[in-house]
Amino acid sequence: VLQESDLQQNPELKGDLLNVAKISDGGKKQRKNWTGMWSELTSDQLLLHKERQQEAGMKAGGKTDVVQLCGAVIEWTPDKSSRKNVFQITTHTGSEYLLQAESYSTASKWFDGIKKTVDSSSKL
Ligand code: I3P
Repeated sequence: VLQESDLQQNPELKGDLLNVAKISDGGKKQRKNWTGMWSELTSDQLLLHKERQQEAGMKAGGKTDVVQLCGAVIEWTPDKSSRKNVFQITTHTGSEYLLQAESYSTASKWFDGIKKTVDSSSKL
């Protein structure tokens, strides 16, 4: 049974620049192209913003990629890149995203937060 506390255990994660490479789009392989994306975790999505989000009241610009976390799988994938601290999110539709940060503490903070969101949103 989903407890209200399950929805609240995710620390608010927002405003870090993570390196992202979408390597599959709905099962279709994509050329690996690392891009810095401003990341934001909601209760059931990972938002990847091309532009840094402005303060409240100002219009947020740029493109946002929405990664649905319900039914997704997240795992560390040291063999998928020459970079360090790389993990992968595979969505329920078969899209695959590699995420990476130079700092292990930043990467693991996001890994842990996204994993909690995957676990809690997949229970709904
Ligand atoms: C890719 C690019 C990526 C690299 C990838 C290369 O080349 O250098 O940064 O991934 O390696 O294929 P290109 O720009 O010509 O497509 P990493 O930085 O994650 O190592 P890969 O093919 O071994 O994944």
